[in-house]
Formats: sequence, structure tokens, C-alpha cells
Amino acid sequence: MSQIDESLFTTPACVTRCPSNPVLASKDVPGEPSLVFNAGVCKYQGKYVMVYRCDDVYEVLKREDGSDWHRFKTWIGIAYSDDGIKWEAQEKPCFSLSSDEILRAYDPRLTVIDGKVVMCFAVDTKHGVRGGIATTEDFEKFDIKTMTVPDNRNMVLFPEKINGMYVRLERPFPVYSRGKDRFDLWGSQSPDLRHWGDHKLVLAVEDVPFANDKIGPAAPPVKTEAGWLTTFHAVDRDESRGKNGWEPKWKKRYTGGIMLLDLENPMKVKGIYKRPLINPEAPYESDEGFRQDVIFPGGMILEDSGEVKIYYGAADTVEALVTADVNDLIALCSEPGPVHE
Ligand code: BMA
Repeated sequence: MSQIDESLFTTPACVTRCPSNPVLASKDVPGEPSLVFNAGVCKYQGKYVMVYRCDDVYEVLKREDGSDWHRFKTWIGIAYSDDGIKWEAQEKPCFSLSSDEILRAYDPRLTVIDGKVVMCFAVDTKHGVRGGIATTEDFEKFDIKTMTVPDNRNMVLFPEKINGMYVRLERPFPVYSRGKDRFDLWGSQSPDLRHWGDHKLVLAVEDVPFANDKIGPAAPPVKTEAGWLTTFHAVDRDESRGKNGWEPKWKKRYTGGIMLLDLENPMKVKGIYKRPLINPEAPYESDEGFRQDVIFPGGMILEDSGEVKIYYGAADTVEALVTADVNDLIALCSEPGPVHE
């Protein structure tokens, strides 16, 4: 595994952390679940809507080395906001899945398309990790359209059909051919949200100078005149990293990256920023919580004013927000993208 140049790891000056970060945390949510993070966000029917992951510790076991092993129950909660900053979490969870086969659903992402909300989510099952896609109009009834074969997750849907097809980004896990955790960002398309095909490699780990482990899609893309602007997450691993957060060892760092995809052919990267867009630096990102040094974007809103709001899970513990001007984000994506077949 290649060592990475540490000087790459800064957050550009055009990105501003919200002064009231974290915007949602355990204390804001009924029942105060241990961790509140990795949310999807959209604007729907005049409100900002956030669906967030709750992980609640229900048992602490001991590992052979004496360290604690936390067992979590997971569900998805919902909050509403008038300004995208101050959130009101609702009493009832809005989504959870479990059966003999399905262990949990988590990491939701929201896209509004043709007046309907589409939620993509990850599903842990006894036979692997699957990516789910469901539609809803009220966040109470969800119609599950599809679940991928294992292993796949981090799916995000584009907010409009392109050349008549729904398009998604996704992250399969090729465990034999690419080496441990060397996972890339792919895309595919569908006529009906149910049947997916024409899979293409969009961005590989080696295309990202601040990743040496894996990458994946983050928040659903937003449309700009320059292209589809979209975040991704990037992971670098350092075997010398030790205890960091609750776990005895946490060798990874997660950063958020940004790129522009071609408007007509969204499987092609037009431009990319070769440094992190959001680097873990604030205490709630890098010093406190369950797994420190984790930035995991899941929601991105382009306001009419040109302000972009990017929501992200921080340290797998709380939900935070940064803002930037859309033109500054486009200007960052100035390096040419890779050419993949
Ligand atoms: C990924 C997912 C995310 C999580 C991240 C950092 O593999 O499990 O849900 O936020 O790791 O722990």
C-alpha cells in the first residue's frame, strides 16, 4: 500500500464549516441513540428533509484482548427544517429493515426525481451487503424497487433521467481481483429503477492521489452548467495508526472529494480536484466519537443563490454541514478526469 503525501490533506479556503456544527447529534434525537450520522438530505414540498442513520449500543462485549466490542441496533430517523441548519427530529423512526435474512438498512441517500423521493440505502444481509432503492411520497410508505447482488453499496441516484434512463453511481466490492479493500466507483443505468445494467467504471482508487485504499460515491449529484457536480468519499489506510475512537484499532481516514461529471455522459469524469474537499480537522471530525477522522458526505443541495450545502457524517458519530459557492467548487475541479473503457 503506497504511503500518501500528508501535505495533500487540507480543506480548501472556499469551504466553510457551519458555525452550529454538528447540525444533528444524539442529544437532538428522541431516545438519544448513541450515534446519529451518514444522513441523506433533500428539499421536498417546501421543507428540507433529512433521513439519518441511528446506531444505538445495546450490548458491550469483551474481545479476547480485553477491549470492548459494541453491538448496535440500527434504524433510520427523519428530521425536517425550514433553513437546512436547524433541524427538528421526529419521534418515530421512518425506515428500518430486518428479517431472518436482513440484518439492517443504513446510510440513506435522497434524490427527488419527477416529484417523487427516491431513497438509496445499504443493507447488511446474512449473504452479503446489498444496495437498496425505494421510492416514497410521504416518508412513511416505502416501495422497494430493487436490491443489488452482494456486495454493493453507497448507491446514489441522479436527479433527472439522462438520455431517457435513470442513472446511479455505486460501489461494488471486488474482493478477489483488486486486493484488500481496493474498491472503485462505478455507475449504471435503468429504464425503470428496477433493472440495472450497462455498468461502467467511473473513478478508480488510483485516480485519487489522497486515497490508497477505497473510494465510493457520496451525496447524489447536483446539476450545473459545467456538469454534474458530485462528491465522493476516499479512504487512506496507514498500518501504523492505532487507537482512535472507541475501537482498539482504526487505521483508516475518510475524506470527502469532489468532481464534475459530463452532463450527457455522466460515466465520464470531466474534471476532478486532486485534494480532499473536506478533510477531517474539526474536533467533532477528528478527535471525538466512535471512529475518528471520518468524513462521509451523503447530502448536497444547490440553492438558487449559488450556495452549495454539503451534509456529512463526522467521526461516524454526528451529522455536520459545510457550505461553498458553486462556482468555487466547479473551479476546483480543474484537473482532467481519467479515461476508463
Ligand atoms: C464505511 C461504511 C460507512 C461508515 C464508514 C466509516 O465502510 O460502513 O457507514 O461511515 O465506513 O466507518
